[in-house]
Amino acid sequence: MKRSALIFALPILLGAASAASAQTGPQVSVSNPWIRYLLPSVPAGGYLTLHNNGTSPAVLTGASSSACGTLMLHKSENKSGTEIMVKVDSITVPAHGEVSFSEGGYHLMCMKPNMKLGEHIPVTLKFQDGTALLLTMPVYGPSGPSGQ
Ligand SMILES: [Cu+2]
Repeated sequence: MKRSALIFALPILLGAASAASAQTGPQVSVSNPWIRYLLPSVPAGGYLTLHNNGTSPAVLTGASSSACGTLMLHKSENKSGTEIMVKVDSITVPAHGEVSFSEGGYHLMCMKPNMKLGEHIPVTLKFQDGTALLLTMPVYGPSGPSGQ
């Protein structure tokens, strides 16, 4: 009697664990990713839009790419008429909301670009809850996807 009760309890525990992990993972998708590449010696900017399809905020805490050396989260700010870039530790995407990276705002900063125009580079986005999102970003020149 005791043994059969234990076996019966196991599937219930497993079911509860998988339901909990499904709720905590940020359900984030990406649109319009691209890299603005100039020269190997000049850091390249990365732009995209993050969409949070989940019911809790998703907090982006870092990024990495084998094509970038270091890949940082940056924000451009206007300080007394001068545009400067600051490193940010996290970017929060509200539940059911989106955050667009753009020139003059949030961007990924690819410190040592090792890429060519027309390539797609692999990028990993890391979130506060331990989940990661893998994507590829197409490499464009200074004028971007809408340019020549
Ligand atoms: Cu930057």
